Amino acid sequence: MKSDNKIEELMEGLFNKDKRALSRIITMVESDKPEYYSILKEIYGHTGKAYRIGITGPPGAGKSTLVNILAKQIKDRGNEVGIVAVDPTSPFTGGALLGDRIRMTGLLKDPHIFMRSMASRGSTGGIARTTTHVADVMDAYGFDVIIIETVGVGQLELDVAGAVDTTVVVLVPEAGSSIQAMKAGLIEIADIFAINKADREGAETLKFELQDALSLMPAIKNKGWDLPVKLTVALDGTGIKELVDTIYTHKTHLEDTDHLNTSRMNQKKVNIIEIMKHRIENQLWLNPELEPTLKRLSNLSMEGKIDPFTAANTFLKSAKVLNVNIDASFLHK
Ligand SMILES: Nc1nc2c(ncn2[C@@H]2O[C@H](COP(=O)(O)OP(=O)(O)O)[C@@H](O)[C@H]2O)c(=O)[nH]1
Ligand SMILES: [Mg+2]
Repeated sequence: MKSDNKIEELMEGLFNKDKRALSRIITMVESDKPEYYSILKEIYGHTGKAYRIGITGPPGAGKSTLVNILAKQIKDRGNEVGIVAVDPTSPFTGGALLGDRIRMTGLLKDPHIFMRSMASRGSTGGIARTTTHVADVMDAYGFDVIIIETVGVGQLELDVAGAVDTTVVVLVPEAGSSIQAMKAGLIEIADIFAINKADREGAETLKFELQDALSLMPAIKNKGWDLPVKLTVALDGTGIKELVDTIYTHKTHLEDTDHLNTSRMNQKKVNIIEIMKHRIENQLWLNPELEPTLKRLSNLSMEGKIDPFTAANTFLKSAKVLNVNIDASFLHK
């Protein structure tokens, strides 16, 4: 019961805008402690107010630098800003995280901006799920805008794009950059392109290349939104005001067309699916009692006495997949 009191205290701290409580709750969510579920239960009624912006792109594109300066601009427009930085390419020793911390130290002194680097561990699905919940905690705390930085290395940014309202894809002026963006599926998730390091040669060329490629794609895909391509220099702030304006225009577009609701409904759906996957996996792999069953089924399969589908079905049946006792009568009301 002691731990319940502790959580109550932390929740009270969170709603009283205590940053230490916020930090500790995020740590609990991140470490996947059992308290995590009771915390999410407490906060979910307080979420949905913050606008979520995803910033993604290849390593070294200048995302952290950009996020830093974006956060300041958004704050200057009268908002409190929470930042979640996720970089699974950074080693456990935290080279990149340390770099991010140094790059973002300017923010640490700003009472209206809160930044958190996420440890990189688990599957990308796991990171995306946890990231969403960390954003939920920040939302409940009362940040007006939450910025999520993810490195574009595969599935992760696709997952995170499903958890934000506006996705900004950051590219740099290098030959073939637009082709790479297309291959990596970044065009599908982008709401806005930022060509950062526009102080370098080739930025204009990349802009035209991208606009060309985009003009060949059916407009329907983006629900009446023409993908803007913006040039930025995160180092000196060039183009940042225009980028923020574009983000706000996209927000208004989503609100006016009711796409914000559809998108958020989808965010919820994705999140529920992620939680189910996580729970089922835990149920299957962390239950020592099931190990002998799995072994027995593998043996039978080895001996050709049972096909893998029947084995899987038998296993799921004996595992009862989930053994939770909740009242689901509200579903039928
Ligand atoms: N020339 C130039 N360098 C930049 C710009 N933005 C960021 N950088 C530099 O690019 C490097 C990587 O930046 P970082 O923000 O850590 O990139 P991230 O890996 O995408 O988060 C750093 O040395 C930055 O100083 C820019 O607009 N122009
Ligand atoms: Mg970074």
